[in-house]
Amino acid sequence: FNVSPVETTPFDGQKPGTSGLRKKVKVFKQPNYLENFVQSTFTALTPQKVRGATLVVSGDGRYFSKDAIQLKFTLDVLPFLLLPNKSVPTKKGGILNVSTSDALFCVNHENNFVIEHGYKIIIKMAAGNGVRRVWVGQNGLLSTPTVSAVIRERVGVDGSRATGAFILTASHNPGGPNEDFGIKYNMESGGPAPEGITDQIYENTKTIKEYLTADLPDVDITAIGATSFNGHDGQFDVEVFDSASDYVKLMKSIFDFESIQKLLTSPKFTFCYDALHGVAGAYAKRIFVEELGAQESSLLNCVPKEDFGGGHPDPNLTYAKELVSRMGLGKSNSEVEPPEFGAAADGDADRNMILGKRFFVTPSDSVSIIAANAVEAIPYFSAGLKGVARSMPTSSGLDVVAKNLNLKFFEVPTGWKFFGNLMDAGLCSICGEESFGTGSDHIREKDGIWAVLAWLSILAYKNKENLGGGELVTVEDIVRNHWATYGRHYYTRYDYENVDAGAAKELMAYLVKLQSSLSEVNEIVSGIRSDVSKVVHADEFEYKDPIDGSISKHQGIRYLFEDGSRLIFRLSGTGSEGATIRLYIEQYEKDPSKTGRDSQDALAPLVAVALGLSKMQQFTARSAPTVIT
Ligand code: VG1
Ligand code: CO
Repeated sequence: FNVSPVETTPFDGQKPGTSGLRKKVKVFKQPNYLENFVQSTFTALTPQKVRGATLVVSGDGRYFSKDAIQLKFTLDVLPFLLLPNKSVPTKKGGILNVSTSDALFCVNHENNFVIEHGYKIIIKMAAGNGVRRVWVGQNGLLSTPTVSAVIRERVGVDGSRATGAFILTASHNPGGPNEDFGIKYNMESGGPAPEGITDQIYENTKTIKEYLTADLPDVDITAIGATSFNGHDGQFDVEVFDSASDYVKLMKSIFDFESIQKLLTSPKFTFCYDALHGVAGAYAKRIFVEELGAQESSLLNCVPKEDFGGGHPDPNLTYAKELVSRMGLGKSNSEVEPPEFGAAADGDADRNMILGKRFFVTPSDSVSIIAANAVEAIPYFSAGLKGVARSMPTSSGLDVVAKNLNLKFFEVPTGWKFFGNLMDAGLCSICGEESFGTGSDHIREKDGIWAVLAWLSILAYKNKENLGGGELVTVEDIVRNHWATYGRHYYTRYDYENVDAGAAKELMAYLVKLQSSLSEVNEIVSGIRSDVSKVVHADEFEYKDPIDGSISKHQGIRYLFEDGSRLIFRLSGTGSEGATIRLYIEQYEKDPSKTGRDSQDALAPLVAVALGLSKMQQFTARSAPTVIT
C-alpha cells in the first residue's frame, strides 16, 4: 500500500472532555473531522511510539462506528434486498435504514455495498502512521472494560501485545444519526489518556495541516482472522478477534463462578439484567446465561443496537425504565413478583446500576459495600485490599469503610483516568464514582459487568448456607446492615441537562464568588432553612496526583458543612450540546435508628439550601432537574 498526506484545516472545539471527544454525529460526519482528531492523537503520542505499535480499535457499536445505517448502493439495479425476516424495497443510489445486525448481514451476503466505517478510517490512518498492527473486536464491538482488558492481557496470534486503543463510544449518551458519537484514546496501561496527553491532542487539533492515510482495501471485520498488507516500510496486519473471550477469561480468574452459578440457578433467587441495547448485551449472554446458568428470559434489551433502540443508554432510575418497573420500583402495578436482583449497563458497558427487589442501591453505597465485603466474597481480593478511592463528588461512605478497615484512601477528581496512577502504583484495589461507575485494578476502566459479578459474589457468600433452607439474605438486607454498621450517607444528584452554556457559567462563577465570605453564605443558608448546619469550608476542588505530581484545578465547587454534609456543583464534561449542571447533595447519619428514612425526605432541607444558594432557577430558568439519581 501507499501512504500519502491529505491536506486539512483545523476544527474548533476538539477538546476531549471527562472521557474523550463527544459530539453530535452530524459534527463527526464533516469531512476530515474524525481524521483530524486521530492524526492529532498520533502526533501527541509521538511518531516514535506510534511506529511499530499494536493498536486496538473498537467500540460500543453506536451509529457512525460503522456508518451502517446509510448503505450506499454500488449496484445499478437492486430491487429488493433480503434482510433477516424482512425484505426492504430499495432503489439505485438510495439510502436504506437498517440496524447494525441487519447491515452486518448485508455485508456478509452482499459484497456490493460500500459501507463507510469510523474504524476503517482509523485502520487506514494507523497504517499511514506506521502502526504495525490493529486489533479489532469482531464487528467492531468491544466494551470499554474489554478494551482495557485486551490491552493488558491479550496476546496476538503472532505473540504481540497491544500498546494502546481508540475506543469509539460516547458511553451513556444516546446514539443514532441525530445523537452522539465519541472517540477516546487509551494508553499502554489500559487506562484513558491522562490530561497531559489530551491537552496535547487538543493543541494539535488547533494547528493541524495534514494527516497520513494509506490506500488499503477495506478489511472484513465480521470474520475472525488476520489479514496482512505490505507497505513500503514493512508489513501491516489487521487481526479480528472474538469480542468476549478475553473478557470472560479475566472475569473467571477474578470471581468464583461456581458459587455464583449456585446462586443464579437456585429456585430461591431471581435475576434480571438490562443492557439498554448497549454493547453489554454481547457479554451478558455469554457470562450470565452460558457460563452462570441464568435463564435467557432474565436478559432485557441485550441485543446491541446502534441507536440503543432510540433510548438513552444510561443505567439510572430515569432511563432504565423497563428494568425499574420490573424490579417493582416506580409506577409499577404489575402482579408479578419482582426479581431479587436487577442490574443495568450503559452503552459501552462500563457503568452499572444495582437494584434489589423494590430497592435502589446508590452507586456510592455500592462501592462502599463491595469494598467492605470484597476480601471474603471475591477470590481476587482474598489477600486484602491495597487501598480504595473515590471521585470527589461520590459520597464519603467509602471514607468510613476505609477508616474502619484501616485501608489507604484517596479522593480524586471526576473521571476514571485519575484512578490509573494509584492502581499502577499498587495503592488502590477498588474504586468508584457516584455516576454508576465501579471497578478495580483488574483493568484501568470502570467495569459494569464486574460490578454485577461483585454483587452476585457477595450475595452468594452471604447465602452460602441459605440456598438449601433458610431465608435469603437480600440486596436490601445487605445495604441496611451496612448502614447499621457504618452509618448512612443520604445522597442524591440533580442534573440540569442541556441548559444554556452562558447561564451555567454564570451560576458557577456566582458560586465561586460567594465562597469568599462564609458569613454571608451562612446568612443565606439559615435564611432558607434554620435546621441545616453551618458551612465551615468552601472551595474549588484541586487535586495533586500523588504519583506524578500533576495538578488538576477547578474540579468542582464544594460547600462543606459542620455536620459532614456536602453540596457540590460541577459542569459536566461529557455532554455534546449546551451545558449540564450537576448538583451533588450528601448528608451523613450515624444514628442507626435514623438510617431508614426516605432519601429525598431526609435531604429536602439541604436540597432547598442548594437551590436557594445557587439561585438555580434564576440562572437556568429551570424549576426542576432533568434527572434525579
Ligand atoms: C460523567 C460522570 C463521571 C464519569 C464520566 C464518564 O462525567 O459524572 O463520573 O467518569 O461521565 O463516564 P461528567 O463530566 O459528565 O460529569 V462514561 O460511562 O460516560 O465514560
Ligand atoms: Co460508559
